[in-house]
Amino acid sequence: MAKPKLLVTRRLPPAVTDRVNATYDAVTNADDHIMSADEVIEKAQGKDALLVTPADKVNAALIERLPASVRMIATFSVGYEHIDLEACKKRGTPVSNTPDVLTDATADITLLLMLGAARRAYEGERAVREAAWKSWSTTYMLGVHMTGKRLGIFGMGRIGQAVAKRARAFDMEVHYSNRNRLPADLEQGATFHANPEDLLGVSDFFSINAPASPETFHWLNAARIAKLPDNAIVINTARGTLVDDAALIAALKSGKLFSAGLDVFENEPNLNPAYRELQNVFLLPHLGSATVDTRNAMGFKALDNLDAFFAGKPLLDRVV
Ligand code: 8YV
Repeated sequence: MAKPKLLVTRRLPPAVTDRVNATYDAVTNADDHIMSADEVIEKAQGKDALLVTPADKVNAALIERLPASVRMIATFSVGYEHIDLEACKKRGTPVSNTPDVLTDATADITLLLMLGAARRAYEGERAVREAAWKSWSTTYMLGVHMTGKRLGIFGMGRIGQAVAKRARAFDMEVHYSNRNRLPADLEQGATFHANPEDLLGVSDFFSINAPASPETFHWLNAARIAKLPDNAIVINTARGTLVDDAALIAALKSGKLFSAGLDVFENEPNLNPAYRELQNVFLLPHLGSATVDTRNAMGFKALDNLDAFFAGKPLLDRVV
């Protein structure tokens, strides 16, 4: 039986690429350049499926132009806001994502950002590297204590729950908001706030772990930041579009907030340049799932969904 024809839009980890080439007649992207919509459409000719990433804008216009041969889209990510699901549904094109396998890596990065922002890791690391650290003193580079503080989790899905589990190890008091209240065995004693506005006032640390959507666009704005306790710390490992950058930057500059830890940015990697000037923000380049194990697992999960599709079986991680 002929191998299904696959277009892979970005370079994948070697172990995943090996499996792609073993089971698919694939066009891959060895130099990992970002393909334009025209290039995707040109290379999709005669393909049976696409394996894309969040760097690809799979919007209605692109879906409209896809050749009829393309019958499925798999994304190398848990997030799928880069894909117009309504257009895929209308076209009858199933879409899969890669949940679960990146939960721990992303939750780990969330704790790194919480500690890094609270304990001024960026400033400290830089002071040592630039030989600006002249001597120890009782008041040098004091940070915010994290153990025992209140953590508010906005979006208590798989990653939010994994963050809560780690925070409990720091004796943190966990609060959360979510579309639905979790059953007790998943809630693990965390306090549910049906109205996410009420979560703000009890969040010494406010962690954003909800998906990007029209409802969550710029959710954390000036009015909501004002409801956070003074000296609070904001963490974002979800998507940059959930934060109003101008409002967050103003609150970091004014001292309303002690600091922030950010792994994701609106229009990344072209983030708001004002963040780079701030000392009290710990910045990472979207490393949430960036471990060898996790990225391999993400690739294999995307291929498991493609394999299931071409075997006529139900997709494991179908989002539409
Ligand atoms: C990816 C992520 O690394 O899966 C997601 O939704 O955000 C990360 O795991 C990122 O999307 C790749 O750009």
